[in-house]
Amino acid sequence: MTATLTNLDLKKLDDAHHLHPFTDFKELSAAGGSRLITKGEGSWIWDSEGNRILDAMAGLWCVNVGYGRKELADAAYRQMMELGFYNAFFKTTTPPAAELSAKLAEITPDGLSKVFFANSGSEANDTIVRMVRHYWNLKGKPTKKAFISRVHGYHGTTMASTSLGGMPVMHSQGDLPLSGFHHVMPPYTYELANGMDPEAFGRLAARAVEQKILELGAENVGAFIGEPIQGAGGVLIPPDSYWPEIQRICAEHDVLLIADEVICGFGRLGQWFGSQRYGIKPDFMTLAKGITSGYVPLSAVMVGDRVAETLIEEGGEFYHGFTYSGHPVACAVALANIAVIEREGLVDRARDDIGPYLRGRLEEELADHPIVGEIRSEGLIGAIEIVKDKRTRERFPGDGKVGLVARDHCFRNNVILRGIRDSLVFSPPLTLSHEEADEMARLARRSLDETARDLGVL
Ligand code: PXG
Repeated sequence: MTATLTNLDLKKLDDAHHLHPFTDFKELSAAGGSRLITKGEGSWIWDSEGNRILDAMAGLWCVNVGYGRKELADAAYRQMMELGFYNAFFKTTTPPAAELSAKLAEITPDGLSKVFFANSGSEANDTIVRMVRHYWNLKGKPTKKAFISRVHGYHGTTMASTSLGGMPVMHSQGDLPLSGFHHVMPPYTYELANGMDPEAFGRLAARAVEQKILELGAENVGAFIGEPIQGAGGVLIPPDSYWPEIQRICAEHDVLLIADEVICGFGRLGQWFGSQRYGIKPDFMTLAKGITSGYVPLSAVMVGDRVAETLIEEGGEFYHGFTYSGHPVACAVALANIAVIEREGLVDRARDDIGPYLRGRLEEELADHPIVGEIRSEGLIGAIEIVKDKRTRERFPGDGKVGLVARDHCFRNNVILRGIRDSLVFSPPLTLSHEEADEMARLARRSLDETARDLGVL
């Protein structure tokens, strides 16, 4: 950091040179550029104007242990002084990479004992796409190449991971999806169940995957990928019947099952991994975000035994990897982060204590709110659906932009929730205190009151 630059200078420099992700560059600039975030402690961040903001999104669904953890900083410092970098390409490894690979094999479900490191969720999912196709070639089934995923799924922004994702606006740039990527309906009960019993709806949504497999021919389908709970697509929580049915369908048609745990992993659902919450045994798991609580970039692909055995025994050299695969500093931070989660019992706390407490407080503040159609959550992830008519679930006009109106009110009220279509979603640090949950519920109430007033309801 250059001490001579004022915050105003920094904002001007950013506006002049920094192209932000998922941002309309011109619009941001016209609105005066970005808010400068300067500090974080626990569940709170500060901006350059001195505002203290409750971060109910844990950064971008990732700061699971909260901000300002000395253990993580110390681990990075120690590793940088000892060995700031060495690669894993040429018959070499480093102590943190070796230790973390064993730790991940220990904490992930049985049957996932090998790991391939990358730097982002997108890269990890691209790695899986190559592994799946390589695997089926090795198995003598070279036509099994198609991927099936869900509408509103989010798997990253590289060419392949955007193709896996089910976001039409993302496909509209870059001529995507690539060929061989197919999308089916998500288990979005609130929007799509139409009064059907939720468990029956869960099975119906799972069978959309089976229908797609049959339509394409099982001999042409390599894998199905899904987030246990769809995060960026609006926190879509499937009925309990959904995932077991998906597992059955994948087994029956010899389709590999990929659980994208980038958001769900590392305690967010009140289990170490979403696959455990829903009782599935995937062939691959994508890990990122909470693996280091976002302090440094790191991702990992957990590879199931049947695929790993084939890749190892029959695959020869795997021509794939990133300069920073298994970066020792990132791996050291991940180990320190996992140690904090274990020592403080944050996974059980999300399930048994703060998860249910936050849900209860949100219900007390919002259940009777005129524009709140549903509050749903699992562990420490959830969504608030905004509707014009609570009974009929009719939406406000405007093409799913009401969430952004509510999000902006939250932002002004110094609480960060994310607007997705006509909902507000949250994913706070697993360390959120009861008092912070109270504050979050109060600020969400105030922001939704203001939103309702904008919409002419209150
Ligand atoms: N899978 C899932 C389930 C994700 O949520 C990725 C993969 C890609 O990870 P990387 O590290 O390549 O970003 C993600 C990322 C949002 C938002 O606005 C969500 C993500 C990323 C950026 C923004 O909700 N999720």
